[in-house]
Amino acid sequence: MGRKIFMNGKFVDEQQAKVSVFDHCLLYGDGVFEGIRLYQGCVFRLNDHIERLYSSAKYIMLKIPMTPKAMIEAVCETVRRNGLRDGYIRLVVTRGVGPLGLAPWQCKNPTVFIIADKITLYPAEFYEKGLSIVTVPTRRNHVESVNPRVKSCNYLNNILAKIEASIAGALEALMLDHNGFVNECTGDNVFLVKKGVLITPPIYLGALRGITREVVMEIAREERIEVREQPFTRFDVFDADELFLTGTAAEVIPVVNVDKRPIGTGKPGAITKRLIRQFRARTATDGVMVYQ
Ligand code: PXG
Repeated sequence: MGRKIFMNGKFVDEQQAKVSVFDHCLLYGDGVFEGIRLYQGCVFRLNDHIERLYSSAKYIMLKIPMTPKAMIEAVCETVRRNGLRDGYIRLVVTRGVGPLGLAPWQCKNPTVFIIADKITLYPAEFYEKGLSIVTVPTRRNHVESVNPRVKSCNYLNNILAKIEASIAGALEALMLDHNGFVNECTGDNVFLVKKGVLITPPIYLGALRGITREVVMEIAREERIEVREQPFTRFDVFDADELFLTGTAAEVIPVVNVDKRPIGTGKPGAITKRLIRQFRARTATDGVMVYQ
């Protein structure tokens, strides 16, 4: 039995879940999406993801043909139909089918689809030993070009960076803005620890307002760790005591080497490990229960 996909209000077999070659999401990357995690039958921070989806859609003037409430229910029902307890949910809203040519107003019906599936994580060893990453030449999109706060279906900026990291033999890329300030990675936000203070770039510099980022900042405040959102450069990264990344796919993952400079002791730091433990503890409690 294959996966059941939510497609414009109906559930269809995965073989029937198709979009047209005239969909502007395929032709131009014109659409928005969310990547969401399911832990022990609980959709992690579902309301936050749905809120961000509608904010992304508003930015690109895409009217989602469902209410947020109906979208939440559609996500939960997709999980139920696939009998999943742990996994990854991909929710996509495309501009829809239209004639060739950029004009989005020619596309009358956005396509909404939801996939609930398994997720492959970074191998467990990286959570214990930490990642080695590199800074890449491709800069994050300028905030006045395509604001990185929109989770759009055009990820070429990040994909180029990912290719550059891979050429350099690294799994992730540290991305800077046009001024040389550190922004984020290709699919994760970045944090450093210096003298016990947790620092992450402010969103206005040009990064996605990551939901894992928000959760980690909440945990840190509860743990009485000082948190600052402030711009920093590669110098601060090399000079940090600890570094880690946050994202729905990666969760919280330590970074121990950047551009061949060991970070701190070269091993995952104490604050990072504490935050990883606390993050894992709340994954199954901080969301919407699918099976009542
Ligand atoms: N920055 C960027 C550019 C991202 O794409 C994050 C930060 C972290 O945000 P969250 O809300 O996840 O903490 C992301 C998230 C995928 C996939 O399928 C991508 C993301 C998340 C989940 C799945 O490639 N990106």
